[in-house]
Amino acid sequence: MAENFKRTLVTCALPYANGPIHIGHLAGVYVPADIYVRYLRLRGKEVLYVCGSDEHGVPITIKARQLGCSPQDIVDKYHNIIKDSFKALGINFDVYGRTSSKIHAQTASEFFKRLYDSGKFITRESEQYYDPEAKTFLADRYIVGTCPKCGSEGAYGDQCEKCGSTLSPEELINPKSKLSGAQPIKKKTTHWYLPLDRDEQWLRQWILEGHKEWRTNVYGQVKSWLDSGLQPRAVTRDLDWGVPVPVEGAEGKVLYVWFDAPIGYISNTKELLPDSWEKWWKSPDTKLVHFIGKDNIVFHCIVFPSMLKAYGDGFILPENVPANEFLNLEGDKISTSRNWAVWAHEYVQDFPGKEDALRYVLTANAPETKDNDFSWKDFQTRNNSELVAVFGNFVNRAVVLTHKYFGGKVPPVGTLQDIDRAALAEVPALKASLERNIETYHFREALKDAMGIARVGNKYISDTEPWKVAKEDMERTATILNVSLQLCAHLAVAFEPFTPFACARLRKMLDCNPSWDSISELGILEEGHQIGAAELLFTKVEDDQIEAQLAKLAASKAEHLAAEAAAAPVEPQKEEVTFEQFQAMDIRTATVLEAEKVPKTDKLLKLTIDTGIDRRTIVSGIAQYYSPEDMVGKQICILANLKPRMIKGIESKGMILMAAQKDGKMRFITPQEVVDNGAQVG
Ligand code: B3M
Ligand code: ZN
Repeated sequence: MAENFKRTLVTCALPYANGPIHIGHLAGVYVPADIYVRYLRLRGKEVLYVCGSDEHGVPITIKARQLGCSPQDIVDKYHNIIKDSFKALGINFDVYGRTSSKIHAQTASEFFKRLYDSGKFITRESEQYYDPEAKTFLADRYIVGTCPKCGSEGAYGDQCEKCGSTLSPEELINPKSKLSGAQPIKKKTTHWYLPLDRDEQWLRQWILEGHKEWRTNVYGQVKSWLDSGLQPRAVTRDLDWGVPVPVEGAEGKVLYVWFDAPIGYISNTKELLPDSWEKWWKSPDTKLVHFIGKDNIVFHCIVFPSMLKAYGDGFILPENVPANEFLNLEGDKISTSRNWAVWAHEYVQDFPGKEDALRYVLTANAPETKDNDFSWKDFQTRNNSELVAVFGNFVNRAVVLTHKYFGGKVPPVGTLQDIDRAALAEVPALKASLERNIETYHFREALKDAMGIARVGNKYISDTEPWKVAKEDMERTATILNVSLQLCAHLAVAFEPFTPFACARLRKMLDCNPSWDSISELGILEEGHQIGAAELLFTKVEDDQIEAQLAKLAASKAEHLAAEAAAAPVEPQKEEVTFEQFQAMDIRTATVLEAEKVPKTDKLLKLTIDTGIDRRTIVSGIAQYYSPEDMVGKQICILANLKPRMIKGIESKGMILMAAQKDGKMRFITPQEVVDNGAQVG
């Protein structure tokens, strides 16, 4: 690497400890960061890898209230679940701290105090909603009411989850406090603000001029923020969960979560390295890289740098902020509230030994430049036809045949032929491309390069067919297996950033620990070196495993739809009618005699019914809810005097009365006991 940095500090967005992490988090932030860190380590670089839980913020207090426990209980629970998930997936931070720690409270307080003392903040008085019964200011999330856009109940003061509109609490119709149900009142409060408008100039210089190499999504977002003019940002809140504002007259106020969370990177470094943390944060020799999701860009590219700059004292700014876009799941946005997600802790339980497969698929499909989709089918295909069939299959053949023909000893290389040289000659370019791609944060492409080496090996062994050659020419067999084993050793290194578990197995199998530089070298494995026993690198994902996952998703969808329907308001009452108008409707009981689907339609059933008055045909749009067999023999109610209509060429005389449920399902109305056909209903 041409840069002059001596060391790299890699931070990953601190996950909120109000729920477990899912594949969207992994693909967006943690898997790419882990690839980057593993790569740098392989290359002998000095790296510090920092993460931790973000344990403040209003959603955590809301969750605690819902569950009737304390916010600390919530964050304790999820901190551990998240920490274990990372570990299980081979994501091993040097430190995984938490923002509820003492050292963080100290660090964040001190940070605020210094900016405060040096006059870096402005104060502003504003009117905020206040709950007169609970005697507390209300965060936007704590105010609920009717959405002014779609009319649904239960919209939050910052957003309607039903229609997705961004709201302010002022816009809610009939606002109520979530705490007491009281109507909130406006009350004056004072907060500290970071006047970001003063930072525009140098931010422009630093990013728009100085970092044109940043990803276009990151650069573009920063540019649009800067172009539309920065505003002062409040860095304190009226809340009782967070780091208390450490100045007089700030009782009942805490630091805004987005003020304290990024300081968490510093606190966590301090926690790990109380004596040497400063070299990671205050030395121009350190390269700082923040891995984040796209919704965190403004905080990492504008707000936190402005905080660091205001603090001074030599704090460095990030050299790059490789933010990913979002990952969708089976074509739908990942959503915690709808439980539409693949949870990391569940994955590691459902697919033991397949941690690499998830890392691999999330990288192959990484949402680096645009939102991308994860589907279980694609997961299965990539695992089975790439990891198992190419990488795994190649290694397995090379190792098994070496045991079979040479007692597990690396055979002599002998005389290389063109086909051998050609295969080996492909590696250096792939290695160079792999390096370039990782160093420029193109992890998908980098993975393709690594896979390229596996493809070279797999094709080589298929083309040279050592299992056939062995029947007549052991010398040639030796050469082929020697070359194959060298390629296996290259793979043990090239794949280490992506599939670390398999690479550990592979190193054990080869009984060697090659360095990065030895990728593409011949003779990493010396003639006569004894290799270990063959072990499968990867195993197949079976159809039933995929079906089980799809069924799990279908169940959460059904559950969510049912819950949503139950919560939805019933249709408002229609306009008044007179008794005469009602009497004009001839509603009768009737019995279905025959039923069949109307050809070439999905929704229509043709029913022959006995109305007591006559036998007639009614075409009804109920095929989604009832099969023809369901209907035959059933007693129903009909509107008998509806003007006949032609439906798909069939004359329909009347209408079947159906109850339309909130979830859209229709049910026919049937008398409680069997009654005569043609009885008038009214
Ligand atoms: N807690 C994560 C998120 O937005 C947020 C990151 C903080 S990084 C300092 O999902
Ligand atoms: Zn709405």
